[in-house]
Amino acid sequence: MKLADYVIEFFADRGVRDVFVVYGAAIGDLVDAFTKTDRIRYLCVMHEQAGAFAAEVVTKISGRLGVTLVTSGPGGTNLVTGIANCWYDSIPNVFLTGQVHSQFMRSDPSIRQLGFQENDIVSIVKPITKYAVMVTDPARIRYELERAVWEATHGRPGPVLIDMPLDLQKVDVDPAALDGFTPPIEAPGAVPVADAIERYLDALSRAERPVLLIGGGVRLADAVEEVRALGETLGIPCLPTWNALDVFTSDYALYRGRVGTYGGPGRNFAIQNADLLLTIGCRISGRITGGVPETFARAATKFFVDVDDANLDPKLQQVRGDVNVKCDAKAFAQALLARARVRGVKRFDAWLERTREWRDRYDPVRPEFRDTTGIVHPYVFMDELSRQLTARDVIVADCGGNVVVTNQAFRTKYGQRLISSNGNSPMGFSFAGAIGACVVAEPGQRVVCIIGDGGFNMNVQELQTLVTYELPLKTFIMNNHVYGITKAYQDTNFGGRYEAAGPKGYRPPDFVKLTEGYGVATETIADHRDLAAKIARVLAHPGPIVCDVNMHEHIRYEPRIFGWNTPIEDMYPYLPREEFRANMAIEPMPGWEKPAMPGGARTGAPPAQP
Ligand SMILES: Cc1ncc(C[n+]2csc(CCOP(=O)(O)OP(=O)(O)O)c2C)c(N)n1
Ligand SMILES: [Mg+2]
Repeated sequence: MKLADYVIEFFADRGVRDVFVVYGAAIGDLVDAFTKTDRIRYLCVMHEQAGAFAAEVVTKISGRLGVTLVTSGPGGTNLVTGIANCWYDSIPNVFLTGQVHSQFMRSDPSIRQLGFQENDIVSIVKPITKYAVMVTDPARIRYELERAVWEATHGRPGPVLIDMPLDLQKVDVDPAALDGFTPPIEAPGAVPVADAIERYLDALSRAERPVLLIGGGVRLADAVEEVRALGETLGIPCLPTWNALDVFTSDYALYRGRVGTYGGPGRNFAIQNADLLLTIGCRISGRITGGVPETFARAATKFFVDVDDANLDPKLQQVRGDVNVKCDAKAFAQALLARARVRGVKRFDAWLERTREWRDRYDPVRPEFRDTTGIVHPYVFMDELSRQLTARDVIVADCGGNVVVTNQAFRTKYGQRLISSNGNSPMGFSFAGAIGACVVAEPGQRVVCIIGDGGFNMNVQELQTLVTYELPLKTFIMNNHVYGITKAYQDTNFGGRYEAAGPKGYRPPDFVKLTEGYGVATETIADHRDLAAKIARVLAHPGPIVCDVNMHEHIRYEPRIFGWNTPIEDMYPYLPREEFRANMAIEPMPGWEKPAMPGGARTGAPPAQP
């Protein structure tokens, strides 16, 4: 059989149903292979980056392998942002690129280019893939495909790329004669898991203020049910990072709000007062710790559970784990659950009550926001949208101020999916990514895209993909007509000198006219008067629809820390200093008596990033 046909059949055998494609001569044979099978299909997007984003979301929503197929040269380089997304969010995706005919391949790297659209994509993506290879020997195709899929899906998952010269795709191969790949045996971690579990339960019996913090690794390990059961069995406050907002959902009994430099419900008081911290599948990122990592959960004994050796290596850790456990999230949760049930755990009623009060008192959606006139207040919009969306809906969020509001204020329901590309966070992610969600949505499952005006501009061409494939996506543009988060950053760090963030340097087009030009339905929401009814109308629309929500020049995203050089419980001046002191069970860090003023970090540390 032709090698190109073998490749496409290989992915069909692994349950891949949709491959995202932008055509080019260097993948002619691979695309032609789809004419010979009905087990797998391709979808044409308008830009390779959009295909990569869609494939990422296919995996995030369905757990199935995402596959993107593009041509050589610019086709491959257009994938780079999407590959980086998968690298940082640990998403197992396969990127297939065509390469020029071997006859026209440069014989030495000193030659810049020989073939038309020749490009060393393998070297370009090496630092952001788990495995990247150009296949030159047809006899190796089965090995390389099997290895690539294994690399993508094992250990800490991530993207892989396979580059295939045009002539290789045409070769005849005998599948029965091809050599396969034998996976290596994985090295165990330094700390035996069973010991770590006993030590954690010992520490829990002595603790007064324990918390459980989870990240995206829980969903990746298919451990949602186990970890929710674990939280209930331990009976301690449960906190999600942005990649786990749909695991510890807002309606989960032990959910105690959100953490990090932007905080959210609870205003970081639970994590900052903790005396025992267990994290599962959660990289301790700067977005969580703020710029002074030693102030993060500083009174807590820390148990970190992860599959990535680098995250567990004390020499590499910004926040040191006291016990670093290498274990799959599902296996760990099951084992700890079983032991906790046997040993029993003490009750933390007073602590649970205190953290519940913090969560409810410090809600980002303030009552006075409802009185806003002339625009839609972003937090009121988010509150209403989350009220109307059901437990079956899929929400794809973007980047910038709008994703801050989404991740702070959207109240998740169990069963619902709320995702973004949080590690790399490229503008335009959600609109293209939502195409992937539409493709894998079950019948009756609604897909909603939330995006800013700047982000929508970056993938607006995908309106045509909605039309071509009749994808009933509901898109809400949180349109403040500026790059809101970057203006807020310029407020804090550049004395309000707004450059290149709008209206100077950036202005959005008329999205309603533009959308109508593609033949897609539109709606507009000007202010609070008919907010609920119009959101309902958009959600009930049977086909694709874009709703332009007027948030003209609104750029306040709070709570947040002001300046990078601040412990994350210190949200002065958003919160009066006495109030955060009153909520701290532990002493402030020495040297933190002086207020950190907005607009200035005290020691020349890097300023807060938008
Ligand atoms: C591809 C890309 N370019 C630049 C940035 C830097 N950036 C982050 S948010 C942002 C502005 C986003 O504006 P908009 O989409 O309107 O969202 P808003 O903050 O106004 O809600 C920019 C320029 C980015 N994240 N991604
Ligand atoms: Mg904007």
